[in-house]
Amino acid sequence: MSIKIGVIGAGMIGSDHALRIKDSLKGGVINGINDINKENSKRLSKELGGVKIFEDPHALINSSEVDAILVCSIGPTHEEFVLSSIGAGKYVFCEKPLATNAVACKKIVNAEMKFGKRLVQVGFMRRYDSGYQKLKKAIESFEIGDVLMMHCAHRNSSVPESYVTEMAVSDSLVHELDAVRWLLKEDYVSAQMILAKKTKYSHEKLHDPQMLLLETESGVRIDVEFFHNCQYGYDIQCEVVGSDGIMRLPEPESLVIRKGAKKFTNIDSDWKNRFIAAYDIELQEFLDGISSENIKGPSSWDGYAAAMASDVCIKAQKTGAIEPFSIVDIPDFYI
Ligand code: ISE
Repeated sequence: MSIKIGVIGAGMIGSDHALRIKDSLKGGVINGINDINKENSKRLSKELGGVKIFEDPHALINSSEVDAILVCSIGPTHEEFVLSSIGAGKYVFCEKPLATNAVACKKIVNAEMKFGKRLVQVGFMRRYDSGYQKLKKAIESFEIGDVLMMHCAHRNSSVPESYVTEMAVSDSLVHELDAVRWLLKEDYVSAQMILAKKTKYSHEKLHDPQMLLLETESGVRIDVEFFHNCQYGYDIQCEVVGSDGIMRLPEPESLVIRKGAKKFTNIDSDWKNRFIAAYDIELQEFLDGISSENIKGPSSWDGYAAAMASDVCIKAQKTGAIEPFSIVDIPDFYI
């Protein structure tokens, strides 16, 4: 029997997820939609063949017509909808960030632990990307010896005016904050943010580009450039420097074109395409986790760890100083 799913947030990623459940994945059916923007709900409902629209997100969460919830609305709404889903005893897949700060994420962690079983999976899809998985396997088998440093870049060709300096951390950099911690199996001890010379393509409320310097518990140093108006495309880079060699995240597959005395490959500008295969795998894992009552994907604790890191980075954005992290032990519940 298919798992009946309610989608909150019928915008870009919410629509994509709903359509992949309908068209590409096994074991789920979209049974209800809610979006603050009625046009979005109507459009998605039509694309899904007339799915019921709920005006109230909490009515959708509590409806007997849905078994699980996808939270794909904007970040500041996540805390409320995830807590409400846990309150209703429903499985919930929440797009990143789990919530916009660590205090809010901790409330989710506490609610889930009180419920007594994992209900939440966070949308850190890079963990499902084959390139990142290859890097992780190679790190774990000491392919290049001990990891000493990492150089990462996260570039969007452009972002809307609503995208402000702090969001560059909580909405975008949060992917690296999770992926690096997952790759290295280490937490962070300090962060420093450097605001680079501002591009002429940014707007008043977004300082762009920025650079982050992180240090992990064992002393690995990571730099992340994040640049949201780079103009040329969506580009994610990750290089790992080890004691015995260097490894790079594979580039997405792309035709090599020879034309007009040039040799080139195209770079997509749409971030939704770069990790398209990973999105399919993460959501299938969520559906399978519900069927087997064993959610295995990125947890609320991972969302909390990433939010703690985000909070420190946002503080470091303001102070310009090297900001320390507090050490927090992971509860057995999440091991
Ligand atoms: C966007 O919101 C995303 O979720 C992408 O994964 C991220 O890489 C991009 O920078 C964000 O703007």
